[in-house]
Amino acid sequence: MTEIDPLAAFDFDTLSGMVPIRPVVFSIGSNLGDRLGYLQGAVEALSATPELTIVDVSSVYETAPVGPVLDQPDFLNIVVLADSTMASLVLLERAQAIEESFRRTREVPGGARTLDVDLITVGDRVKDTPALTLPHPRAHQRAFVLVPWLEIDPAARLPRLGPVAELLDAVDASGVRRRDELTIDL
Ligand code: PH2
Ligand code: MG
Ligand code: MG
Repeated sequence: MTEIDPLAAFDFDTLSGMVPIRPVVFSIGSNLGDRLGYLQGAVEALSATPELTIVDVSSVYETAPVGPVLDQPDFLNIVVLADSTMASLVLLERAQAIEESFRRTREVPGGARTLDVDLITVGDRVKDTPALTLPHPRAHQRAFVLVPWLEIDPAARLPRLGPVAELLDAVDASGVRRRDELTIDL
């Protein structure tokens, strides 16, 4: 007699009640046009996303540009924590659709843009494919991600890399300034 695997009877892809809820971290930035308005719009679009619940939004930070293109305006950056049952690639598509819906303009790669919605972590998922790398490959070097993230989750960790509080010790956070007078409505 053949052994019967009781779990083989379940199709995990269609049993929505059995899909795990995972914490998701987004970094959102804007350095062209109505920067705060774009951040607010992106938060509203995330909040209107089925299968995704916003848990917390950081303060708004004004941040000096980092990366290959330094000759561009300062950014406003926030970090958003959410819970979601969506697969990581679907989350990425949603982030890109939100960028598109605000008619994101970006003349140079890494240069000024109206809206950038980056997926930083999806639970403890580690992934390295042409379409998506998790955690985000540069998050651990970026104070404009780590500072707002730590503000709303003091226990935050980057999979494989460790506590955000420790990673922050290794980066220059002098270009990151909290702007308490700028607020995002939930
Ligand atoms: N995004 C980049 C490149 N550089 N610098 C800051 N301060 N904030 C950003 O969001 C940012 C950046 C590419 O996505
Ligand atoms: Mg980015
Ligand atoms: Mg991006």
